[in-house]
Parts: sequence; C-alpha cells; structure tokens
Amino acid sequence: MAWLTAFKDKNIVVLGAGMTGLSCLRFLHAQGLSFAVNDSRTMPFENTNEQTQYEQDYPKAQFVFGQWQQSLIANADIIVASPGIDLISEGIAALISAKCQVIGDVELFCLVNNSRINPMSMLAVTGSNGKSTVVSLLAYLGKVIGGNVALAGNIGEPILDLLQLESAGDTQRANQPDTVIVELSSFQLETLTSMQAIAATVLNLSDDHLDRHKTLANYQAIKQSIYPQAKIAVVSREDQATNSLVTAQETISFGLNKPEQGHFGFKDIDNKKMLMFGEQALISIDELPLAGMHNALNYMAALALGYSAGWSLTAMTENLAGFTGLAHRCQRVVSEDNIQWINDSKATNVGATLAAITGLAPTLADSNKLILIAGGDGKGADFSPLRTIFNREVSQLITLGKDGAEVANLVSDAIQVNSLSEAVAQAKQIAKPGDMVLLSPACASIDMFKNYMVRGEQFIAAVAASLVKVKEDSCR
Ligand code: UMA
Ligand code: ADP
Repeated sequence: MAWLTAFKDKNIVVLGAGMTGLSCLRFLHAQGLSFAVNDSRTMPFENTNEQTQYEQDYPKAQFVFGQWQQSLIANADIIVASPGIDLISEGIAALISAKCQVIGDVELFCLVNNSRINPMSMLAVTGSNGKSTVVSLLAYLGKVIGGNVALAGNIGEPILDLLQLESAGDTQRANQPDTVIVELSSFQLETLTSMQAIAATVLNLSDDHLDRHKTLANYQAIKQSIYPQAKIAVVSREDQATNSLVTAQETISFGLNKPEQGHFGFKDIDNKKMLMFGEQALISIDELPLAGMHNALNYMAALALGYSAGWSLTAMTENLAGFTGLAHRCQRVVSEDNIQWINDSKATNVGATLAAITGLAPTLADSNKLILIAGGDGKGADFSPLRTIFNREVSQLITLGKDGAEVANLVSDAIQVNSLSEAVAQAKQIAKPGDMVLLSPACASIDMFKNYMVRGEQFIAAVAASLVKVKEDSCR
C-alpha cells in the first residue's frame, strides 16, 4: 500500500497522548511501525503503572513526556499532531523541518482508506454548532434503516480506531462499516487534505476558537476547506458563510424558506410548517422532538447528507422522530418546583446561546421570566451579538467564570457570582413558578470545570440540591 511505503523507515512523531495520540499509537503499532509519542505533560497517563504497561505493550514506541522535545520534532519526517495542540503558540511550528509532513489522525485515516480496494464512504460534518447533533442523528438514521455505519471524529471517537488492522496486510475485515460519519472540528480540518467524502457540510458559522484561529476569516477558510474534499456540498441558505467556494460543485442546500427542486426547506401547508424536499412534503415540524429553528436546520442537514449517500428519504423521514437528542443541549432538568431548569452546557460559543434563547424564549408565557446563567472561557469571542437578545429576552443575567465580567457588561443589571452553585442559588431566589432558568454559557467550561459535561452535571446537581434545601427550609 502506497501510504505504508511512505511511512516505512521514517521518523514518525505523534504529538499528544490524549484520545487522538493513543489511537495513533494503537494504529501505528498494528502496522509494525516504530515511532515516538511526545506530550508536554509530565504524566499524561493516569499513573506510572499505566505508563509502564504502555511501554510493555508498545515496545516500538518511544515515550517522551514533560516537554516538547526539540530534537525529536526537528528530525521528524512525519508528524501526526493531535487537534488540541496549537503548533504555533506552543512554539512547535518553528522547529519542524521543511521536508516534514504534518498530518492529523483524520488525514492518516483518509490516506489509508483511500488506498483500500473498497474504501469506506464518508459523510463529513463541520460548523460552529450542531455538529454532534447532526452526526448523531445521521448515524441513528443510517443504522435504523439498516446501514452499516460508524460515527467518528470530534464527537469523541478517534477515527483511526475504525481501522482495526492487526497487520499491514489485513485490510478488509468483515465488520468494517460501509459508511463513516465523521464530525470534524476546525482543528482537525487544519491538518486534513486527502478526504474524499461523498458529501460534506459546514452547518453554520459564528465566532469560535478565535484564540487559536485569530480572525473569523481565517476560521471560515479552515471550515470551507472541507468542500474540495467532498463530491457534494451541503450548504445552509441561512448562512452565506457556509457556501462552497468550489465552482461547479454539486450542491444541496437547506434553509427555512420554500426550497427549489432538489433542496430542503419549509412550506406552510394547512397551517402546518412542513419540512419539504422541493415540492415533496416530508413531515410536519410539530411531529419532531428537537425544538427550535436551529434543530429544524439540523434535521434538514442530516436528511441532505443521508440523501447524498443514496439513503431512502422516505425511510429517513419515517424515523426522524425516533432520535431524541443529546445530553447537555437545551435539556430539561427534572425538578419539582415548577421552574423550568434547562441545561445547555454545550453552548460553548455565542451562536449556540443565541440559538437557545431564540428557540426557548418564545415558548414562555408573557408573564414568565427567562433567567440566564452564562460565562466561562470566551476563547477570544466577541460577545456583542448577544447584546440585543439579552436586553430583549433575558429578565436576569447571572454570570460567572473567566470572562463572566465581559458577558455581564452586555446588560446593566447582571449579577456576577463565583460558582455555579451560587448562580443556581441566586436564580432560585429570583425565579417564580413558570419561569425558566437557562444555563447556556456562550463560553467553554475549562476555566472552572473539566469539560462541558461536568459543568452540566454540576448544574443538575445544584438544581437538585436547591430543591432539597427548599424542602429543609419548609420543614423548619
Ligand atoms: N497536549 C499537550 N500540550 C498542549 C496541548 C495538548 O501536551 O499544549 C497534549 C495533552 O496533554 C494531551 C493531548 O495533547 O495528552 C490532548 O490532545 P487533544 O487536546 O488533541 O485532545 P484529544 O484527547 O486527542 O481529543 C481530541 C479532541 N480535542 C480537541 O480538539 C481539543 C476531541 O474533541 C475529540 O473528541 C478527540 O480528539 C477525538 O477525535 C473535544 C473538543 O473539545 C471534544 N473539541 C473541540 C470542540 O468541539 O470545540 C475542538
Ligand atoms: P457541536 O458539536 O457543533 O458543538 P452540538 O450539537 O453539540 O454541536 O450543540 C452545541 C450547542 O449548539 C448546543 O447548545 C445546541 O443547543 C446548539 N446548537 C445545536 N444546533 C445548532 C445550530 N444549528 N445552530 C446554532 N446552535 C445550535
């Protein structure tokens, strides 16, 4: 195989020993290749026992931890970089020699996949928001209609793990999926050039990861690089920035207006908002469990991608309602106090919080208030697109975290707190039955929590604790 020849007897360095780095380790080891794994953390493993185990299990791997090792990087012929490592700000880019090939794990997967006799088909999804929802929905649809599909990428499943090749010759394992649905972050797209997807989409574009990509234009260009690597471009009519720049590329669009033939959209029929494919009415939006116009767009993007792969539109539509969504995305928290507590911890950027408020505020009666808990690590984003909607829809803003003060400045009367439990306690004091308390931070969680899931779980726990406290108080 061409790719293996290109990797044999080369100095291969895997940067990062997280999820991605360890999947590279497993893959390169299975190919019988020698390589080094370099991580700037002193102990990327749980403990020294785990490290010793890895050293025993992967004898052809050299583990270098505690710093980026300059000589290793400078002498590398091939670097497989983990997406979370900013090669420029970490000072790594300057060390890399001109002849070195810098790739990511998805690129490595594609090099291998492209060289197979029957490559797995790929459907690729990027965008600032909705990626995980769309890929999960698409994987659900693919499976439920009988396809052999796999889900991989930024969603948390390193894609190389799909290539369970025990030896270089074993390329066609019986259980290999036919179609891989891959969620791609901008970080992964930066090191990807060889994907040959059936279809790809940039779902939407709003400020995110600008601490690394610096400008929105740069971030957009990285996202747009997905299209030349796909046959069909699936684009949003709601957001010009998602359109393909590839001339004469086959395109399927989705949007909230009435669609042209061959595209997805909406039309009011008999007072029902119908999801349409051209003139074909598919299903009423009222019959679908994921609320809000942003989810309506997600439904259409998933259908367009599945349709591109030749999946039956009728079968997909019949099964749309079976997918009930992912945790931490506008998820209702069970409570007995008649307050609507909503966990949208996955809203790690401005666009997601805008979508949450736009979708949820109209569901409140005029007499009920929306209390918003926001703030965290803003990743260099401009929060000003939130100003109008905050002032129009949010009765009380409560902020926390590294950039909490900047978020608080969008309104005149924000309450700033130091912890999520304090935020919940403040909200509890203000909220009346029927009101909504929404955690939709518009920021990443890493300044205060391990990840957005932990933030969401702590929110749920704080809500539960506030209920217990009320019960205790009422017993006194
Ligand atoms: N590392 C260093 N020094 C650094 C940065 C990282 O040594 O300065 C090391 C870390 O110590 C760690 C490793 O690199 O050992 C981590 O690599 P990584 O940050 O690339 O994380 P992985 O564990 O490999 O997970 C990555 C994605 N993480 C990021 O892009 C930050 C995961 O997406 C993805 O699920 C996984 O690969 C599998 O593809 C997470 C994410 O937060 C969910 N993504 C961002 C997002 O969705 O907004 C882009
Ligand atoms: P991603 O994987 O891109 O982060 P998720 O599906 O995990 O996307 O959703 C992240 C956040 O974005 C959640 O708060 C969710 O409610 C919101 N969201 C989902 N789809 C969209 C969309 N199409 N536009 C804007 N926000 C969205």
